[in-house]
This record gives sequence, structure tokens and C-alpha cells, in this order.
Amino acid sequence: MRYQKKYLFILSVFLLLFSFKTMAQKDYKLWLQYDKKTDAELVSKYLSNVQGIVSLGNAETSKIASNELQLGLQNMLGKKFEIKAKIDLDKTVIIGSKALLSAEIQKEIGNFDQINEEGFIIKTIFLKGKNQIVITGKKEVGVLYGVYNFLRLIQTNKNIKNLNIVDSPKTNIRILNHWDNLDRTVERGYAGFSLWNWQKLPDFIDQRYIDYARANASIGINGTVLTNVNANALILTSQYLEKVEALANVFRPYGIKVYLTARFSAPIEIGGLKTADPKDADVANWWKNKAKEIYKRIPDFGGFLVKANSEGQPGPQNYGRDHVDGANMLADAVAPFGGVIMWRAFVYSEHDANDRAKQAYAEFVTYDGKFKDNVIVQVKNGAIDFQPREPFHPMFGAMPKTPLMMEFQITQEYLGFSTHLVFLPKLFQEVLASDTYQKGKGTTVAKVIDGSLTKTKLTGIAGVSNIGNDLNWTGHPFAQANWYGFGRLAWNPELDSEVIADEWLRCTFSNDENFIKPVAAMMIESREAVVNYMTPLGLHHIMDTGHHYGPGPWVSNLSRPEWNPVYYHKADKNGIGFDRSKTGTNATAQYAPEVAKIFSTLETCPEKDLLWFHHVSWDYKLKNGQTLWNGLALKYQEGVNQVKNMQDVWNKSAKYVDEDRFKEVQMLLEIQYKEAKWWRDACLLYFQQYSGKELPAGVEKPTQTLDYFQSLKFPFAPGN
Ligand code: GCV
Repeated sequence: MRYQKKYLFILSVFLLLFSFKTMAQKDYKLWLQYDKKTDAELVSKYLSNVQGIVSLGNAETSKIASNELQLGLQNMLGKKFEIKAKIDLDKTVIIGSKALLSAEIQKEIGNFDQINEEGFIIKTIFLKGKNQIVITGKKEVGVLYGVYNFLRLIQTNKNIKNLNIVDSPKTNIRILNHWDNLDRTVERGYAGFSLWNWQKLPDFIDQRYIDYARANASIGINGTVLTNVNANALILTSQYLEKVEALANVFRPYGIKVYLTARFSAPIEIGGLKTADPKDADVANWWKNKAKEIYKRIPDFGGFLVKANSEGQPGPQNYGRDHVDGANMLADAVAPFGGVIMWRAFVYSEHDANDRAKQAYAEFVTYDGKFKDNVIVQVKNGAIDFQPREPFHPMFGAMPKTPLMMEFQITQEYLGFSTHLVFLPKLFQEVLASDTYQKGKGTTVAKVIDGSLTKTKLTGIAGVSNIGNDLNWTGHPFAQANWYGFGRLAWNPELDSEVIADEWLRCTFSNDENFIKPVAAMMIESREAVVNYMTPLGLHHIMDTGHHYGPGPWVSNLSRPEWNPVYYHKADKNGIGFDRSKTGTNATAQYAPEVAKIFSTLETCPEKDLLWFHHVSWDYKLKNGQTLWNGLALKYQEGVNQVKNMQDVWNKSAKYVDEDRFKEVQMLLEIQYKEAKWWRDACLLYFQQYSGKELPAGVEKPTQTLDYFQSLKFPFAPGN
């Protein structure tokens, strides 16, 4: 009996450890689960097309590609696959770049001009009486992308018979911006600490660096800015560059270039100069030498990302110069090595009384055509700051002679941190599909940034990373979908977010239609839900001070007016909203006339943007016949109901998902539900002071007072 107890104890410890390990692995493996297919018919269908692997290349990237193919096929199809160098079987998957293919195969593949340097072709060919699948590209990295694409077909149960897929990324710089500090805290990071262990680098290469590179390569991301835009000059010292070099060496075979943020005052802080004036010859030389030093270590270094004269960061204006002077000086330093300067347009000043939404445009549009060829201006998706919903930034469509790249925020600074389930590709798609009318109807933001409109060579999309050292990388299991979706949209800015949700769910959880349909719909709905319970009808920037966690529409005491929520909602006895029409700040005039016309009047302005552009009376009649006050209150309630609905959907998914991830999401949705109610109650109680009206039928009564909500403090909210 005693022995039995002992064995039972050992067994339960073992099971506990084992289940912890599987949970960790499931969460950690992201969308690269490669779960074993259980449908025997499907497996035999796949095996009738795939019998072996032939890898023609020897380079590190080729090895990564063939190992990945082997891992994916073996895991999913439950059969051993050897990697061979010679084609001696029927139905092999042959992988190799163009130069490695025989003339006969090349002929079968056809024209390689259909793809760009990073593109791939996956084609079923008939070779010496045998059927083969060839995955190729001009370069090995294209082959790697092709392999991930091929595996995704199997992951998502797609047909692999008679393949003929030709695909290339539509943008050149598909990049994550890490707002990671050297002490490993992450600004606006909600998934733990920074992945970069500067203390142990360069000698200790954490497996996470490799897994990070692999995950990024699998979705086509080809660049990473390792450091925060609120920059520390120390990263440019040799002590740190040695560590950056080690990371660059890990990422290179995955097709990922390393970039750094450049603190504009670095020549003073680490260079011993008296000035950082971009027109000063010593300063320019200092940067040239710094670039030389970096490229000696990292020959494929991507370049610098710069936040200058914004929120206290130093910049050329400290010396009476402008953004063009600053960007071009740095551009000259990296140009001989093929480097790029990504210069941010996120600027607004406490000395400018103008509407904050107008300031970046006002400053930058005059610079159109003045930047050097290797400068790309990085513009946030909206003119304020990564709000749950913003109309597209008017700079898109207004600088035809300047390459503009998109900056999205994947980390959820204003969207419930990594506690709330919000599927961001839907938000990203909404922005990318917005029509700028730069060259008439159909000239969408996507077309501005992919260069198809202005034929610019330099194109890009940046996403502020939501990755940290949490076990599951992103804090919320569904926040992984935002990283995934960002990569997929960076590759193709016209991809549909519904396709992305479907793909991600299949790769991450299950192919069962009974799971996919409702959960994909829940993901899509989550985008509108967050807008409804936080900032419906065009409200914006009413989050609490500093950390931006939870509601704070009452905040009015911050030193800069444009940091205060009251600046944005302007609620008073007459109504609510920011008048940006002709009668107000006339920000609408920054858009093309066709767009301006729509936003300018109450009648034509989409209701989702109403309070962004107009100050509207509480009794104004919305399109559904409700008064603005009632409509606003009902929207808040709708957001809460939507989260409830998300909970219901998820609760029915238990049988399709491993227990651990199921429970994690379940708990997080419960918090989201509580917080959605918090948002609704706090905002409605606050705005009610101005509207003076009762809550309409259908809106639940708040269970706390406004005083209570205003008293809440969060001194240790993360990411601040
Ligand atoms: C990195 C917002 C954020 C800041 C961020 C800034 C930026 O203001 O709150 O944390 O700083 O945007 O994008 O530069």
C-alpha cells in the first residue's frame, strides 16, 4: 500500500511536469504547431503527392528550409522523410534556388521574372516520367518562404495537387519595431521583458532568438529594429554592437536584417562632441565612421530608425535645422553600405497650438521630394496615436515624391494591453483599404505604401512588436494572431483579414469547421467590440493617464493640453466631439477633396468617425433614429454584449482546443468582460454629467459611482 502511494505520487508529479511541458510547447509553438493529421484519408491524399524531400542547396538558409520541411511533413503526416541531395524518387518535394536547378527543371518552372528577389514559385512538374513538386526562388530566402507557404497549405488542409503558386512580397521592408530598452523593460510591452538578453550576449545565444527568427521568417518578416525609438545611445557603442552582431548572425539565415534606433544626440553622449548639429562636419563624420564600424561587423545591417524632435527626443530642430537635414545627414552615412533611414513622422509640439491631428502633416508635407533616396518616412496609421479607431493619416496620399512606410502598433497600448482579445488585422485592413484619392478613386493606402502608385523603390510596413519573454511570446494566446497577421499583411497589404484569421486558427488550433467558423467570426467581431466599449462613434484618446490602461475621460491636469483626454472629446452641455471641419480646426482639408468632402459634413461623415470630426449635439439624430446620447450609450452596451458573445463562442470551443490554452483564453475573456463594463460605466457616468440625460432602455445601470471610477489608480501598470 505504501509503495502504491509512492508510485502514485511519482506518477502524478511526472504527469504534472509532462502536462506543463506540453502546455508550454503548445503556447510557445505559435502557428507552427504542425499537429499530426488524424484524418487517414487526408493523410493518404497528401502522401500520394509527397514521398520524399530533395534539397539542392548547402547554404545555411537551405538547411533551415529543408529541416523545416522535414519537421513539418513528418509531424503532420506521421511518416519519416529523409532529406536527399539527388532526385531518385517519384513525388519528391525539390527545394532549391534557381541557380541550383537543372536546365530541365528551370524550363518546367518557366519565367523567374514573375517573382522578385524574395519571391517564390511552387510548382508541380512532370520530370522524366515522374511527378515532382518544386519550391524555388531567385534566392534561398525565397525558397524558405516557399517552404513555409507549402507547409501552410498542408497545415490548413489545402489541396497540394497540381500546384502552381507564384508569389512575391509587395513591400521591401517588413519589419518589427521593438520598443525594447537596454534594461530589458519594454515600452508599451505587455508580454514580459525584452527577448534580448544584453547581459549574456554575445556569447550566450538563447534558443529564443532562433525561434523568434524562425517565426518571423514563416510569415515573411525580414527586418527587426532591436531597440526603442526613445533611444539610448549606448547601443551604438562597441560594447553593445558586439552583441547586436551576435543577434544579426542568428537572424541572417532567416532572411532577417537587424536595424537600430539612432539617438540623434549620440555624437555628444558617446562621441564626445559638443554638438549633434547635422550641418556640422564633425557630426556628419562621426556618423559616417559609426556606420563604417557597424557595417564592418554587420555587412547587411539594415539601417537606422529615428524618432527626432518628438516627445522630448533630441533632433535636428535643437540646432535650428529641420527633419530633412537630419534624415539626409544620416542617409549619407549609411548610403555607401546600402543602408536605409526610417525617419518617423510622429511629431507634435507643446509649442504648437494647432490641433495635434494636423501637426505631422503640416510639418512634413512641405518636405515632399526633399529626402535622399535611401530615406523612407515612417507614418503611424492615424494622425493621433494608435487609437482603437482612427481615420487614415492624411500624410498617406499627400507626399507623392516621398516613400512613406506604414507604422502599425501590434502591441495593444490603447487596446486593453495583452489582456483583451482584439484581432488587429481587421483594423490594419481597414486602414490599408482606405481610399486616399491621391490619384483618383481606388488609390488606397495599401497602394501608397506598396509603391504601386508612385513607383517608389523603397517600400515598407513596420509593426510595433507585441513580443516579450512570456512563455507564449505575446501575453494573450490570441495576440499571436496579431503578430502573424501583421506579417501576412506586410507581405501583401491587400490580404483579407478574414483569410488571415482562418489561416491562423487552422495553423494554431484546429481545422475543424465547427471550431473555425464561430471563432473566426469572433475574432473579426472583436475589432468592433473594442471600439464600441472604449471609444465608439469616433471618440479617441480617452484612456487613463500615462499607462493608458482603462478609461480616463475626465483627465484634464496633464502639463501638455494634447495629453489630456478632455482635449479630444470636448464634452460640454451642448454636445461632444472634436470639430475638425471648416467650423473647427479644418483638419479635414488635409485630405484629398473627395475625402475631405465626406468627412466635412455631419450628413456625409461615416458615423464611426463622427466625433473625430465633429462636435455633435446630444440630441442629434443618428441614422438609426436614436439621439446621439442614446446611440452612444447603446454602443457602449453593444461592446459589452459583444464581449459576452465572444465568451459564449469560446466556451463552446473547449473540445477543439487543449485544456491549457482554452482556460487561459477563458480567464482573459472574463477580465475583458469586466473591463468592458468598466469602460461603459465610467465613460457613460462621466459624459452623463454633460448630457444631463437618463440612460436609454437596454443599457445596464452602473454598479459603481463616477467617484469610484475616478479614484482607481494603477501605479504599476505594465509598459509605462
Ligand atoms: C515610444 C506614444 C506612446 C509612447 C511612444 C510614442 C511613439 O506616445 O505612448 O510610449 O514612445 O507613442 O510612438 O514614439
